[in-house]
Amino acid sequence: ETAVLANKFRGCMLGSLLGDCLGSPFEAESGPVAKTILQKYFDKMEDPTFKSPVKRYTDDTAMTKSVAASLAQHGAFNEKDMAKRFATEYFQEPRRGYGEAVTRVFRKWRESKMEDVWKPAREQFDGQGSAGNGSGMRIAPVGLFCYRDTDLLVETAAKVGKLTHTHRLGYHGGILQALAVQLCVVQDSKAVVDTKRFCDDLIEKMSKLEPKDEDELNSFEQEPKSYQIQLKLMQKLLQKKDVDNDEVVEVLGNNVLSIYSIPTAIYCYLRAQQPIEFIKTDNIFRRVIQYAISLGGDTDTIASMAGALAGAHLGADSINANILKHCEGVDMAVSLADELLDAVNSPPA
Ligand code: R7I
Ligand code: MG
Ligand code: MG
Ligand code: MG
Repeated sequence: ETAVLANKFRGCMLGSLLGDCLGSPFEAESGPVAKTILQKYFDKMEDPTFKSPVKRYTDDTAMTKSVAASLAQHGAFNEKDMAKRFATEYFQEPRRGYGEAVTRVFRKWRESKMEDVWKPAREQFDGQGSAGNGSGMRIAPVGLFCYRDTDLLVETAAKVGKLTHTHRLGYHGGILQALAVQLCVVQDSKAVVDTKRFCDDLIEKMSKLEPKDEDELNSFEQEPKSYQIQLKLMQKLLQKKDVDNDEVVEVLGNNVLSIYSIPTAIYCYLRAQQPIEFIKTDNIFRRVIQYAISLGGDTDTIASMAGALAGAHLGADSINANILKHCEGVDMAVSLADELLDAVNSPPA
C-alpha cells in the first residue's frame, strides 16, 4: 500500500519535472512541433549511450518545488511561508522563464515585507487578476497532499492559486488540475482509464464551483467561459478517431492562459492512453509527454501538467531511467515526493 503510493507520488513529481525539462526547448507561441524531430528527440533520450547537456527546469518546477516543500514542512497550507518561498526562489534564480506579470507580485511582496500576501495578486491586470496557467503548472503537490480529502484539496488549491492568480479562470484551472491529479493517484496503475468517467467526474466537481448564472459567466471577456464547457468538448474529441493536432489546438488551445492549456493537458493524458499514430513507443508515460509537446505552444507547461497526471497514475516505475538522466532536479523531485508522503502519513497533532 505505502509502496504503491510512494511510487505514485514520485511518478507525479517526476512527471511534472520531466514534462517541464523536456518540453521547454520547444516552448513558443506557435503551431505544432515537427513530429519526426520529436520522435528522434525521445528515441535519443532513451538510448543509454546518448550524451547531451542536462535539460534545465523552468519556473514551472521552481514553483512546484516551493509548493511541495511548504506543504511538507508545515503539514498544512501556510500562505506566508509559501509566498516567501516563491519570492526567494525567484530572486535567487530569476532567469527560469517566469510569466511576465507574475514577477510583479514577487517584487511587491518584497517591497511590502509581506504585509498583505493576498493583495499584490488582486492588483494584477488592472484588478482582474491573472488568468495565466501559473496556477496549474505548480499545483500537483496539492493533488498529492490532499488526495484523501476533496474539500481540503479544492480549498488548498484555491489558496495556492490566489497567491498570484485571482482571476476565476486562473485559480479554477489550478483546482481542476489538482482534482485530476487526485483521480490519477486513486486510480489502479494497472487498470485501463475510463476516459469518459474521468471527464464526467471533473465536470461534476467543477459544476459545484463555477458560476451557474449567465451574467456572471459573461462578466469575463475570455472565451470560453468555463472549464465545464472545455471538459465537454474534450469528451467529444476523445470519442472521435484520429483527431489531428490542429483540431486539438483549435478546440482546446495551447497557450499560457489556464483555460487554453489545463484542459489541453488533461486531454493529452487521456488521449495518450491509446496508441497515437505518429508516436512510436509502448511506454504510456513517454507517449503522454511526447504527445503534449507535439501540440506546440506552451510546451513546458502543458507537458509538465500532463506528465504529472501520467506519473501519478502509472508511478515512477513506468519512467525510462535513461530519460531521467537528461533532466535537472530529479533527486530533488524524488525527495519532495517522499517528504510529501511522510507529511500525508503523519498529520500534525
Ligand atoms: O501564469 P504565470 O505564472 O505564467 C506561467 C507561464 C508558463 O507557461 C511558464 O512556463 C512561463 O513561461 O509562464 O504568469 P502571469 O504573468 O501571471 O501570466 C502569464 C501570461 O498570461 C501573462 O504574461 C499574460 O500574457 C497572460 N495573461 C493575461 N492576459 C490577458 N488578461 C494572464 N492573465 C491575463 C489576463 O487577465
Ligand atoms: Mg516555464
Ligand atoms: Mg514562457
Ligand atoms: Mg510554459
